Amino acid sequence: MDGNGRWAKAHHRPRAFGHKAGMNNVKTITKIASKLGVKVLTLYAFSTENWRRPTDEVNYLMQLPIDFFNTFIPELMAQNVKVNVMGFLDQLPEKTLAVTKKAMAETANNTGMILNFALNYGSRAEITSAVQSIATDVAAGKLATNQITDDLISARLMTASLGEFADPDLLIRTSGELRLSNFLLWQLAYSEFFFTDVHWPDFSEKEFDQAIDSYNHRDRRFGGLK
Ligand code: V07
Repeated sequence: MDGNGRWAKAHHRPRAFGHKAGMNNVKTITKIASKLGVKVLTLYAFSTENWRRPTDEVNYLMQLPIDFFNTFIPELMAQNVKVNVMGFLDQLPEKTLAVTKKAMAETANNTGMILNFALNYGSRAEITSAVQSIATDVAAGKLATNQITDDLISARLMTASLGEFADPDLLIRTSGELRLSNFLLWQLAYSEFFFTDVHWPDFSEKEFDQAIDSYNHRDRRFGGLK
């Protein structure tokens, strides 16, 4: 969800104004995705590298999940959406962590779309942690080397709870950035990519439809031939 800062600058407003608009667009796109029948919508809200931003901005960003749930939980319930948060959650401020845990608990029995936030997430750290957990099991004699498979590694990643939807079909990146930036490195191995110059607050139903239409014209072969 790139481009909140650039969007604010273009409107001669502070960066926080862009983040607020970005958060409101999370609500808009969640509703559209849920209506379209998307099974899992994962949103990259905060990376492990974002702590390097000015303290004021980090503090503002950490407040956003609180605002988000205070205003959006009833609609999420009405849409039968289940909230999930993945990332290194132990490093989040206490209040931010409390509100995300509460949202997951309140929506735990919803059976519709999973709205999955990547919060304080970084893919290399995720893979490192999975490797450590596997090595611990090998050292303890609980796991043999030949039991380390593709599926076992997937099962130790933060997306494991998403089951058959752990690997995204489509990645959308906004605001003209053409990098992966440490997002879901393992899980995106065979995903289709869609890039747009539109800043996240302006990413609307029209752009979402364009991304899905583009996806529908791709020939997915997963390395093989049809
Ligand atoms: C954030 C708004 C969207 C654009 C990206 C940066 C700013 C929603 C959340 C959120 C996260 C977890 C959660 C519920 C809501 C959020 C941050 C930033 C840190 F459980 N938007 N948003 N979190 N932005």
